[in-house]
Amino acid sequence: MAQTKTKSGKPEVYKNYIGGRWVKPAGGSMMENRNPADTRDVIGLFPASTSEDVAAAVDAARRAYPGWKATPAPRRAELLYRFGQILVERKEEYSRDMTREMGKVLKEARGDVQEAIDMTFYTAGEGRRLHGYTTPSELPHKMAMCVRQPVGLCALITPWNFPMAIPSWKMMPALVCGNTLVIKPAEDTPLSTINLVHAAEAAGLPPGVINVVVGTGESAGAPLSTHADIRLVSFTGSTETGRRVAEAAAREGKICSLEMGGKNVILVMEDADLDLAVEGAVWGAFGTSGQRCTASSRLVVHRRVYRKFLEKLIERTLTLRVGNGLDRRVDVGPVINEDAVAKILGYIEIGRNQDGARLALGGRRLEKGAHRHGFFIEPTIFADVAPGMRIAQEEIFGPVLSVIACRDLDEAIEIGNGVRYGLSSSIYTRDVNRAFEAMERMYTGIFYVNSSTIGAEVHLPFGGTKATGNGHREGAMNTSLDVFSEWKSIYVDYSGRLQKAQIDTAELVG
Ligand code: UN1
Repeated sequence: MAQTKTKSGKPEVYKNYIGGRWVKPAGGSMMENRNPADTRDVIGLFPASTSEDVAAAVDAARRAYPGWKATPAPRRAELLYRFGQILVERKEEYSRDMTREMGKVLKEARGDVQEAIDMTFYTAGEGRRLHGYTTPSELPHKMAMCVRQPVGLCALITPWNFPMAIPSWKMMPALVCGNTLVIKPAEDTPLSTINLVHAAEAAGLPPGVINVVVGTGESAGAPLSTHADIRLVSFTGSTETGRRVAEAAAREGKICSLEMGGKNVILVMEDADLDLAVEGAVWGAFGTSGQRCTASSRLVVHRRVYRKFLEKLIERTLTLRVGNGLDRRVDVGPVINEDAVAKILGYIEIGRNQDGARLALGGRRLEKGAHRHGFFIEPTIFADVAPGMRIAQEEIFGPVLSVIACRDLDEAIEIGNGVRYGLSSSIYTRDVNRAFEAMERMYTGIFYVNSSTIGAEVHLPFGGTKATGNGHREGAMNTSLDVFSEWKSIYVDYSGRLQKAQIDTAELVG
């Protein structure tokens, strides 16, 4: 395939970015990255890094830290503005690269790059805020205030499903706060992170402030997140891996921010605009082939409209075209790799046999014609699912939707909350009282009214309750700054004498 190779006919070779230089991995071994829509298409060879590369990257981040920390935040932010502008200029190129390496349809890849642009500009504005506060002291002639300071060296471990947006959610607040970082992107989508870093380099970020080490979780991610000089680990991925990252971080006393799984739900009440709800369900369940942590993988429908809704849902889903995301007519791209195919098909089997739900649509891998060389799975709908079935409880991360009937709002909310995750949920209703009731009672980090479970914007907190996270939020300002900075409380006593807090105050009052 012409587009897959350099002029010499060999695949493109990519490197790590350490201390401002593009370098080969110390051990010399490389990994292939292939297009999930057409595995004959080799995106390139990428480093299979090991702890040696990680050590070099952390060392570069350590050396860059004092200078970056001392750079005034408004100056750091100027570089971010430039960074964002370069992403704007390269948006189309980076979007195409993303579709090719990750599979999501081009329109969605553009959205992913746009989310990184939004995050970059939004965070750059913080360079002139980074607010702390002043507050009265309990003693006379004494001033009290608190300011944010950077935490130090950060390890960012990022997933393949939003290969530019999610790295940007972590990278931008880390940078504006004055931290230096090492990022380890998912091995399925390293090019998008490398592109992001090319933009950072072109913007003039000093050497060592951002470093990239490409490799697997075991050989690069683990040594990075456990490195003694790393102060903070920010991880997005599965709950199982996240918990391991957190355990290791806890042993070393590192700060750890986790963003993990979801089993998000749309509640459809009998008074809902059903056509609108169908659009939301189809977009939420099958957009990005269901590979979003915010994907709508459960649909709880009031029994009075259940049949009608299911019919409409199936009819609309049948119009979706599955294929290569670079083709403009395609709605649903491939899933990420062979392991994902096996996992998703495994859950479809569980749905049919073990759980005993009714397979209402799809359920197969597409392997013929244009689908021959990719990882394609039909949009799949299970109907008459019971809330406790595995397909209604476990994160499948593929184009599989479970439809569950409910009697009323109370039951819908109970089913909605009845999973271990708590990322996103939504309700379709025209009744404002029920909308507010669900808003209050759904225990998720994100909630939508008359909209799908996906569509988070960068200036609001992103994250979830229960097994989805560990209490932190990305995006927004205070929430992400709280992850990437530590508070310093400062007292200035200008009385010229020893004043004792708690002790002298008692005398003043007494
Ligand atoms: C994710 O699902 O991993 O709200 C991130 C959304 C996107 C971000 C999703 N803005 O679906």
